[in-house]
This record gives sequence, structure tokens and C-alpha cells, in this order.
Amino acid sequence: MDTQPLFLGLDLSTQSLKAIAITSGFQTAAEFSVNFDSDLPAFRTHGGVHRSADGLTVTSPPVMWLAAMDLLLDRMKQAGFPFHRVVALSGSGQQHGSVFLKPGRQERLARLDATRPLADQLKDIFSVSHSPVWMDSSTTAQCRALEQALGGPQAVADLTGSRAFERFTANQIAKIHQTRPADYNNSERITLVSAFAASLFIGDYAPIDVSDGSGMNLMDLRNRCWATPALQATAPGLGDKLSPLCASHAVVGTIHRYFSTRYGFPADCLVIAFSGDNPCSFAGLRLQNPGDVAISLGTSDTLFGALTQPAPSATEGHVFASPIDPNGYMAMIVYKNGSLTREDVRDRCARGSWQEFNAALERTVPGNGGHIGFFFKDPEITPPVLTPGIHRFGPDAKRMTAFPADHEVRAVVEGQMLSMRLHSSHVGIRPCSVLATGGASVNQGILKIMADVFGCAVHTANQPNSAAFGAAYRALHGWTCSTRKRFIPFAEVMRDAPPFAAAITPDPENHALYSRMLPLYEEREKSVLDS
Ligand code: XUL
Repeated sequence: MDTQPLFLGLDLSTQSLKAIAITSGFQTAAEFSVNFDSDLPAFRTHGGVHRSADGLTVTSPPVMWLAAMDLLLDRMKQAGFPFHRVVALSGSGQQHGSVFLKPGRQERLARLDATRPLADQLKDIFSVSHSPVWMDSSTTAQCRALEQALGGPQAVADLTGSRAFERFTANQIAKIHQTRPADYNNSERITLVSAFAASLFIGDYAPIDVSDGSGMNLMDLRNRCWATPALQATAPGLGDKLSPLCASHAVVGTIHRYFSTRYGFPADCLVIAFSGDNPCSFAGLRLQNPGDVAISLGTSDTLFGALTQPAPSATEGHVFASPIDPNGYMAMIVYKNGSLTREDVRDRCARGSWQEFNAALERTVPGNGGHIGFFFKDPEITPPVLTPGIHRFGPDAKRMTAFPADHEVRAVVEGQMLSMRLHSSHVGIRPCSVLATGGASVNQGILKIMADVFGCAVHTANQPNSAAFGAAYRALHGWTCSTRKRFIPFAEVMRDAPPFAAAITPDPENHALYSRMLPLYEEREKSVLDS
């Protein structure tokens, strides 16, 4: 009979709750999931959320997350999952979302009754019954007020790692305080989705880990403590309501007897701080050395990078405390125009075929004969552009209304890679290796341009559940640090993890060409920004 210890990673995302168990030898032992819309239809969510008529306010009922936890654990039990082998667990939560708890609810968490489901006994602990989530964009007024109070967008970025963003928790809390003061005053504790989920497992209010805490516009990024001026500018008395901060590898408690009695977890199973989904993906992709970069090419494109010196920017990206290195940082840059924009060019210029698309890349040369394009099919986040449109510049720097089809294909790929190199450099990323993930990372033509633009080897990872894996890896990391009674580098803990797939190496001449092209690209980009 298999008796190897297991490490459990939970992922409470916008649409689902997942669990992945791994062994210390990095074998995946089990995977389970609950989909909020289809498995819990009584909550009437679409994509796990409720939207206001104007689409700006987006929330999820936190009771649904409790019901999902009950259902997930019950499913695991029914399937014979060996809970008794789980020596540590951790979790990932959608970032920025907040949970508001009524006074005295710590007691209720401590006294969980193992004969009853969580949702049944905790359904009335919430002072705000619909938790704001990251898709909410109703807090522009609160963002401007925070920036004004702290000295402008760059000042907010310098202090907290990001300028004020609508979805960031400070601005959501400010809105609740302004529009529903009674609910705000009736909140003893305000916490993040990740730390709330950890609270269930320890039967107490769990701290917020510094990595997810960096997504709130409330944390002093460099000193890893709450930033008093940001707290004061957000809402009165906020410092007393927020959970304290902790290191991401910290043990936040041992499992509550509810879970050992009801499901069979060992009584000494450790609960490692839960963190946000992007920090957990960063851990799942094992970006453990400064200069490690991951690029996820999906519906939206995202770039993560490991940093030692943060350089937060008011116009691009976010800098968070690292979830795996107590002295390190992670940067994240998000692009709205990803796969759908590439597909649009494929359909217009390559007869809807990726094979034709790659043939067009083959027929054109690096640098695209001086053709540079900006493809904003949707409003863009990086750089911030509100008005959709395509901007094309010919070799003589003059604007063009159209490119020959092959040039258009190369322009959409080169443009995105140059943009990633440019904007990631602005937040302090100096890439040493790139890991490509997501749907488009199977495309060798795109990967070749990525390697040449960044000038480093590109590996690939086919790991769709990187947040859940990252949570499981973090459980193993926190458990290792705790059992050895000192901080062990994440890279050491992950030493025997299977390597990522073989690399594409850059061509030094092409890389030099792209380096010469970058200032030109930057100049053209400035001219297409909203005036
Ligand atoms: C990150 C963000 C999203 C959510 C998704 O800033 O808002 O990626 O974390 O769950």
C-alpha cells in the first residue's frame, strides 16, 4: 500500500475550486474540482460571478465558496482520497477579492462542528454578502482619490508596487465604506479570498501572505508591512480590521479538528499560508532565480518575472513580493490583446491556418524590413490604450493603412515580443531564461521570435493548472522549511522536479537586430498612445 506523504494544493479561482495532491517526488496523486455554475446552480452565477446591469460591479457570494469546499472535500472522500497521507496543504485564491466578516466570527471558526457542512454553520458570518472580485471595475473614483491622497499614481506604485487599480482591494474597501458604511462598521475582519480559505482550515483568522497582500494597494512593498498612509486614505479604522501579514512560506496553523474528524486529515497536518493565483502560478512555473521569466500566451498574454530590485511603474504592470523568496519580488505584466488578436491576423492574412501563419513568418525576415505594427483589437492594458485600432508604420517611419499579408503576420508577433521586452525592462526585469506556456506556446515560429527578441533560451511548459500546482509546491516548501526549522530556498526543494521541455536558443545576430530596433519601437509606441 502506498504510504508516501502528500502535499495538497487548493485553487479557489473565479469559476471553480480545484485540488491537486502531489508526492514529494513530484508525482501527481489526485486531481478534483467543483465548477461553481454547473455544480452549485442555486447560486445562479455566470462564470462564478454576479454582474450589475452596467457590468461594472462584479461580485461572488462567499457562501458559495463554503458550499464548494464542502462539495470538493465530500467528492474526495467518496473517491477514497487518502486524506491521512496529507502532511501539509496550501492554497491559491483569485487575487484582490475581499471577504468581510462580522464581529465575533473567530469563535465560530474555532468551534466548527464536524457533523455539519461548513456552509450550514458559517453562512451568516459575512457582513458583506457579495464579495467584490477582481473583475469589478466600479471604483475609478476611489482610485483617483487614493492617488491624490498619496501624491499621484507613481507615488502609489512606489509605495505599494502598483498604481491604484479598480480591482485592487483598497479601492473596493473604500467603496464599501462610502456606499455601505453600516456594513463596513459591522466588519470586524477584512481579508482576501486566499486568507479566508486558509482561515477555514485552521479554524481561526489566518494572516494574509505578503505576495497576495501586494495586490491590495495597501502594503508597503519594500518593508512588507501595512502602509499607514494608504490605510488612512482608504477607510477609517482599517488597520484594526485587516488580517496581519505573514511570509508566504509561513505555517499559519495546524489543521482544525473539524477536518481530521470529518475527512481523516492527520491532526498535525500543516497549513501553509495561502496566496494569490498569480503568485501561485509563479511558484508553479518555478521562477526561482532572478531573471527567470514566464510568458503565458493565452486569451490575454501575461508575463511574470523574478526580480531582486523592484522598479514599480505607474503605467505598466505590477510588482508583488515574491511568494517563494522572502527577499525577492515578482513582476507581472498583463496584455489584453493576446490570442484573439493573433487569431484575427491569422484569419485575415493566413487563411485561418496556423501553418500558413508560420509559413508567412518563414517568408519574412527578422526586423520585418522595417514594418512595425500595434494591434489593439481591444483596449489595451500595456501600454494603457483605450481606443481600439491597428497602427502600422513602414520602413520610412510613415504611417501605413495596410501591410502586405506576410508583413502583417510578422508584425503582430514581433510587436508583442518587443512590447514585452520593453515594458518588462521598465519594471526591472532582466531576463536570463524564458518559459513559454499557454495555448500559443506550441507554435515554434512564435517561440523562435520570442527567443531572438529576449536573447535567451526559451523552454516550454504544458501545465494548465499552474496555480494549483504552485499551491501544492508551496505546501511542500513551507513544510520543508518548518520541519528543518530554517528557510530552505525554493529551488533546493524543487531540485528533483521534472525539467521543462527542451529549449529554443536565440540567434545572436537576430537578437542584436531586435536590440537596435527596440528604441525605434518605443518611439512609435509613444506616438500611438491616447493623447
Ligand atoms: C491579477 C488579476 C487576475 C486575477 C484572476 O491582477 O486580477 O489575474 O488574479 O483570478
